[in-house]
This record gives sequence, structure tokens and C-alpha cells, in this order.
Amino acid sequence: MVDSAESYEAADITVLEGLEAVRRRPGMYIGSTGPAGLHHLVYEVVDNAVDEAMAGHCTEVDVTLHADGSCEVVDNGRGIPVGPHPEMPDLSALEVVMTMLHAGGKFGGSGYKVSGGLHGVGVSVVNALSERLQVEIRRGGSRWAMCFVDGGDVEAPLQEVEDVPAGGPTGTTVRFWPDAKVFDEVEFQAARLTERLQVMAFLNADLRVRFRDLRSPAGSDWTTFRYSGGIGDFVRHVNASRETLFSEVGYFHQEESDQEVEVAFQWSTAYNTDGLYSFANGITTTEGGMHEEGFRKALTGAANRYADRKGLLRGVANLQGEDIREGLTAIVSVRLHEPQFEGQTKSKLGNVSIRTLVERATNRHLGDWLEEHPSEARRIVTKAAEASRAREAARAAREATRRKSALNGAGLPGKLTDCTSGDIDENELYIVEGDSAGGSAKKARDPRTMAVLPIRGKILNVERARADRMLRNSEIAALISAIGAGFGVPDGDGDSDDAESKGRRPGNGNGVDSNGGFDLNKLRYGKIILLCDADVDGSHIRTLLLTFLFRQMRPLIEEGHVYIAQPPLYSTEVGRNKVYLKDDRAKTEFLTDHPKHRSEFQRLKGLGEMDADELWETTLDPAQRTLLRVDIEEAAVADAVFSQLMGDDVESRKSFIQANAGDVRFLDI
Ligand code: 0RA
Repeated sequence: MVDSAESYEAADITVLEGLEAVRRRPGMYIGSTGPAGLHHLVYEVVDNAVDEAMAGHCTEVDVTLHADGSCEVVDNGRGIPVGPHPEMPDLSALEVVMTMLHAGGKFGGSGYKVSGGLHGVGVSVVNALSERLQVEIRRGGSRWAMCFVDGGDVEAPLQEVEDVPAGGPTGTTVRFWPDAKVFDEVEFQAARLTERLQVMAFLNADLRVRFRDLRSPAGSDWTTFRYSGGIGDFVRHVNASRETLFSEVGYFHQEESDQEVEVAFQWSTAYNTDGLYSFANGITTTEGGMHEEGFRKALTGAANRYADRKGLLRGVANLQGEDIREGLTAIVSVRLHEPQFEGQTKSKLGNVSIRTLVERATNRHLGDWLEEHPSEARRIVTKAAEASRAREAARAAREATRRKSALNGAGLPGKLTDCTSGDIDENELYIVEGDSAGGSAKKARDPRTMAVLPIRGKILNVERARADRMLRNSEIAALISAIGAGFGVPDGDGDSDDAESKGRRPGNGNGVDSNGGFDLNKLRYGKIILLCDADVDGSHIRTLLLTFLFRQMRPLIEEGHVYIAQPPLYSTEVGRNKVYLKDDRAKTEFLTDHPKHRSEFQRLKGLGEMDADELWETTLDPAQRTLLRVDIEEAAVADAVFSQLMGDDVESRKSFIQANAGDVRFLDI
């Protein structure tokens, strides 16, 4: 019934405290009780299965969203131990795992090599924040079941359900119903989960991860993620709709005293410089940290040494980090004990020892790779040298803009109608499609807190333009100076002879000549709100704007400052009142709620045709409007989507946008 190895395994589990602590302060354990925290519950369970996979005991994880609002995670790992817990012989190890919080990782030592860090708070946290949780274990020749309710109270004690034939399947099934009393909202978002599950599959080569959504007929088939090429496939995926500089994806890994690093890389002809995506124990580190630092520094060093030795640097003094990273897509994935997550969003890796490892591994393996791939290496260096010349040109363009704006007196674009409040948190910048809609917005707005910047026509596609060209585009230049926080990626490779950082001047409030990269601290508005028409053209402009913000001001999106305003599509009369309806779904819902409704529905035309009162009531008034917050959880996956949206193939892009006009997948309320 119970296998003999179990008692010592159960002894590995370190007991700390009960679940009340979690229910009292959920934010401490899962970050928030908003959508991010809700989805965190799923990742917590999946991470446990992935830990099993990393320990070599699990090959498959299946995630199902059920119609009853629950989420079920099935794995074929060893199964949670069900024998008595040695320190609390009255309880099974399973019950301890499910009802007690565990300190510093799940195990008191010998358990797994590494575990999910921030997410390694344990499945007990999921139990604490669930209305109901059912767990089934297949282990030691039996199938076991147990059920909890109301955040961890035992409803059904551990029961042996049936025998499993010797050598039969092992594993764990956890099904939970998130507690509506804890979370702002308990509806899972399929797009958000798939994005994350796909990344997990990339980071764990050969692990099969499946997902299905039984809440709608359209989602009920399995979506399967399985990549035998691991992070190499990840790079291929991100670059799928780009023209690459060479076909091979480079790869190396190194393991040292219980830490390991794995890197995959490839250059494309694109001009973006922030295609570096890093992970620690399978968790996205959007704020970077020691592993990124080590990689950037060694990349800059290795490329310069190579270029120098081969005499490829004619005319260019030294390649800057950002020049070398232009067009680079790289995944840096590290695994380590007790990861320290720091920074504003706890997504910056603080362990110093990992920097040394990544730097050493990159210097060595990337150096070798360049030597062994002379034609690829030449292309990389040539592109970097071009980028270097373009950077100089951009500097000249910035200088010119700076002098011009100095003449104007103020650093702000003439088209901007600013707001008067000095409180950045309450201030909003509306970026409005078209001059006439801009005019209505100016009349309709609350001048204290709402600024308006009209953008004319299609703005430049920044996917295909270097900084110097970008800055010559007046719409882009206006955007950058209105937002006020500069643009681009701060150079983080610690290159002390970096011309860009040496040339930096104290900011004069005009973001255009700030050249140290985007700096959130200089932001002039707490909310940047895109206001575009609800038609295909509008969604194209919105996509161009989002691409620009994603490529050049990514922290703005990551920190939740970017929103999309939702002008309604329909209006109708109810008695004397006008009711506005956001979209077709809202219209259908309205008709369900008002079956006797007979009045016509007006289809509202463009923003420009609404009068100021209408625009205020439907779209601007904080008391009535709906804003969608742009929310990107897995930047690397979003990167691939943006490239697909903005790449060279105009026709496929057009049809993609048309087909997905109503479904921008990185959106969250
Ligand atoms: C505690 C100890 C062991 C495994 C697990 C927990 C475990 C938890 C979950 C949650 C979902 N799937 C899971 N799979 C395993 C160690 C087991 C052993 O040493 O046999």
C-alpha cells in the first residue's frame, strides 16, 4: 500500500505554519488578488509538476478549465507522498503538503535540486485560496483521493479509492475552485494561461504541456505544446516571421556547483535591441538582473574581441552593447537554489553568483561559437557596425531636435494639449487617432487631468526603422516628448566606455534628447490611453502604437500604464435615456436583459463624429468609461506576435489584424 522509501521522503518536508496567514494576507503569497494573483494559482500547481519533470519523474502536464469555473492540473509525476508524516504521525504527508506553509522552498534539503522560487510557496497556498480543492494521487499501487473546502478544511479525509496495477500510472491531479471571496474576479483567461504554458514547454525541453478550455465549444480540443529543441525552439518561434541573419540557432549551456545556465540565440535583420528574454527557474525575469548582466557584458566583450582580432572594425572604434544586440533574439535561462527576486515587480534576479557563471559561460562558449561560425560572425559584426553608424546619426538627429525645441522654449510638442494638475498619478494622456477626433477630445476632456495628443494617419512602423529614422518621424517624436521618459533600452552591460551613456545630458523634460534609454521615473502621465476608432483602420493604428510602446517603452506596458479606451459601437433609447453599448456582445446581452426592447440601435460612427458630450459620457468620464489595461505577461511570446503583426508580409498582416480586430490577446481589464 505504502512504499518503503516514503517515510524519508515525507521527512524532507519542512513544516512552518497554517493557512490562515495566507487567507489573511493573500497578496504576500501570490502578489495580488487581481487577475495576476488568480492565474498564479494555476502556475503554482503547474510549477510543482514541472519540478517533478526537472527531477526526471514527469513528462506530461495537462491543464483543463472546466465549465464549473474550476481548473484541473494532471501530471504523471511520482505523486505526492501519502504515508504518515514522520513529525506528525497523525497526518499524511499529503495533508501536510496541502494544509501547511513551507519555508524556503518545499523541502528541508534533499528533495529537488531547484524549485520555482517565488512560485515555490507550495500548493497549500492554492488550497488556502480555494473554495474547494480535490486532489487525487496515483502512487504505490493505489489511487488516493482527498477533498478540502473553504480554504483548507478537510471535507473528505484521505481515502484509498482503488488499486492500480503494478507498474501502473503514477501522478497527481489537483482540481480547484478559486475562492470568489478572495479574488476580485474568478474567471480564468485562456490566452493568459496558454501564453505561460507555452513558455513552460519551451523552457523544459520535451515536456508535453496540454491545455483545453471546456467553458466554450471552441476551446474544448487540446492545444499541445512540446518542444524537443527547448529554448532553441523558443528562439525559432520568436523569430518565425522575421528574416534571420543566418539559419542556425546558437546554443550553449554550462553547469557548475548546483547552478546552471542555458542560452539560445539568433540574429534577425530587425532593428529592435531588446530581444533578450531571461528566466530564473522557469520564471520570467522582466526586470532582468544578474544573469542578464553577465550575458550582456560577456556578449559585448566576446563580439568586440572577435571583431578586433579579425580586423572587422574598420572605421568603428568599438562596438557598443546595444549595437551588438540589434536584431538579437536570445533566451537566457538559469536554474539555481534560493533565487532572490527583487525589484518593483519582484522580477529581477539578485543572486550575484549567477552573474559570474553566465559571464564565464558566455565568454567561453560564445567565443568558441564565433570562431566556429566565421560567416555568421561576420554578418553579426557587420550589422553591429551599421547599427553603430546609425546610432551616431540618431545622436545628430536628437541634437537637432534638442536645439529646435530649445528655440521653441518648451520641450513639448505643439500638438499636445496638456493638463494642469501636477499629480502625475492622476494625469492621463489620450493619444487620439485623427485631428478631428482630437478636437472633440479636447473639448470633451477634463482639462485638469486629461491631456490630448492627436496622431495623424498611420504612424511609422517602428519594427522596420532604426532610431534615426524614428526620430525624424514627427508623430513619433511628438509621442516621445509628450510621454517625457525617453525611449529605447537602457544599456545594461556595464560598458564604462559606452559613448551613449557618456554623452547623456541632464534631462530638460523633453524626452526626445534623453538618450539613456526609457526611464519610467520621468513619466509625465500615470495613464497613457489609446483612443482609436473601433474599425479595422483604428485597430491597425492601435497595433502600430502598441508596437511602438512595446519596442521602445516596454516598462510602460509592463508596469500597467497603458490603456485602451473603448468608444461604444451602438446606442439605443431606453425611455428618455440613451444607452451606449460597447460591442456586439454587449448588444446581445442587452437584448437578453431587455427582451421587450423595440427601439432602433444606432451604430456609432467614428470618434470624430461624436460630439463632445457624447465622447465624454461614453469614453472619457472616469465614472462611466471602460478602459482595457494592456497587460503582457510573457514578453517573449508577445514579441513574436508583434513581429507577426508588423513584419514584412503586408497582406498576411492585414488579414491577421482583420481576423483579430476584436481580440487583442495581451489585454486584461
Ligand atoms: C511533495 C513531495 C514530493 C512531491 C510532491 C510534493 C509533488 C507535489 C505536486 C503537486 C502537483 N504535482 C505534484 N507532484 C509532486 C516528493 C515525492 C517523492 O519523493 O516521491
